[in-house]
Amino acid sequence: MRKARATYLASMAERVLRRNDMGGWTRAAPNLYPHQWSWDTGFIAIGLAHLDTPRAARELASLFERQWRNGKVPHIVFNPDAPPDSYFPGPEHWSSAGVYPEAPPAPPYTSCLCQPPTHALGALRVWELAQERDQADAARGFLSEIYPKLLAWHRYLATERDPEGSGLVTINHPWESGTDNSPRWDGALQNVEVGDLPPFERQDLDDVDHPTERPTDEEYARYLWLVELIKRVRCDEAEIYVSHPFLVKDVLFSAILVAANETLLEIAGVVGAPEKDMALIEAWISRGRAGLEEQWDPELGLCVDHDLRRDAPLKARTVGGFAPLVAGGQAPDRLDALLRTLYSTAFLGNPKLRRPLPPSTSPTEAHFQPRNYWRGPVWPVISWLLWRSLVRAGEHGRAYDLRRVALQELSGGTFAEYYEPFTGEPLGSDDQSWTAAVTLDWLSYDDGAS
Ligand code: 9WN
Repeated sequence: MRKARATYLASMAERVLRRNDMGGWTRAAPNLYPHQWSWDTGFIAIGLAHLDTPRAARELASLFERQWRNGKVPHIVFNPDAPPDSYFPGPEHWSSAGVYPEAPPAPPYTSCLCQPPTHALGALRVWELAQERDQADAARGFLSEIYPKLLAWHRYLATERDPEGSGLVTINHPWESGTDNSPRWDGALQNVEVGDLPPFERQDLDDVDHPTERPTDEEYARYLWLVELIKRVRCDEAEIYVSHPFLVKDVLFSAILVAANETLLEIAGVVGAPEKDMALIEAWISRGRAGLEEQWDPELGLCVDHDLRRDAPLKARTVGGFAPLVAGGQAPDRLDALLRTLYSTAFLGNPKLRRPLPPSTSPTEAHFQPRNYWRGPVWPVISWLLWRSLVRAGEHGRAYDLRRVALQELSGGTFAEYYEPFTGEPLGSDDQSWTAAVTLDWLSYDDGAS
């Protein structure tokens, strides 16, 4: 990409983030997602850090103001000023169950779910960029404030969401994975028998060109039934473990936690955290990597999720399977195996792809659908995660190529939520905040790829 084009693209990405800025927090997208989403926030902070480090710090601080008493960071913080019918299920849907003992006082209301912990990655990027701009003192202050909150959040995931001590995080709902309708969850959703559900009206279908870009009504009924069950037990974690029909060890979530813990260790160093914290975080990292190793599927050359209810692996060829790459620190033979799969015809080497970018689900998978959400499209944030993982694995040439090609796809300037893998057509929402954010981060590497 020529320098002038890169500068223009950066200015367009900045405009998206500014337009979605609600004053201290950023909506995930202008229409489809008018609230603050948890794992989007980690990526958005990375993008904002290139524009304004105090504002990026504020983004994370706003989210953590709604942290639950048990350490959980909620998956959505609802915008009190959004019109009531702008997103479903909205705040009134969650709050109709009454008070959740662990939730902070409302409003603003939050959902009861959580999402992958990208926040430490965002916090560290704020620190790195602040140092380059002589803003280290303020950024150190921010890190000191957010560090105990991040630690409490990771502790919640390592304990409440892993009572087995397996190193793997349990999710209670596909929305918690962030990869909502991925075929990863098809097997486990079969355990979910939808009960008496009041009629509901989806809002999401109004904001996309075609309903086939979103989950089906049948999937939504299951999602809402799971919400109903979580509400009935007031989100009591122990009760959910006993009675909930959807309990899955999510390998990508777990791997992001490992990456976030590595980052948290760096933050702990900056803020001068006690040795015992460091030892604890190191133990979480080792346990996470060991847990992922247990989930390795030699036939797929990928890591697979595990359905706790049926005690069975959930075999599916999806980007989630690259979890050990995201977690890092793999033995050379495991890294080789992952790279072989990544560059095979199941993923980047597939001859039908418009560009060698990771489809969310492999085109060789039976449930692949090129236009449907997490069942095939390319998601720039996932490409960013894999790019970061390649850099950390020392695979600089591969990382460079991935970023260059990803920027080519993004150069259209729509900052779409996801892209059709065979045509590169933008799908889902336009002006998605996290897409603009990772574009800004990629463009900041001045080495000829952009
Ligand atoms: C449900 C906001 C979120 C992302 C998720 C993505 C989508 C919500 C939805 O949008 O999920 O949480 O309504 O479909 O799947 O990863 O965080 O961008």
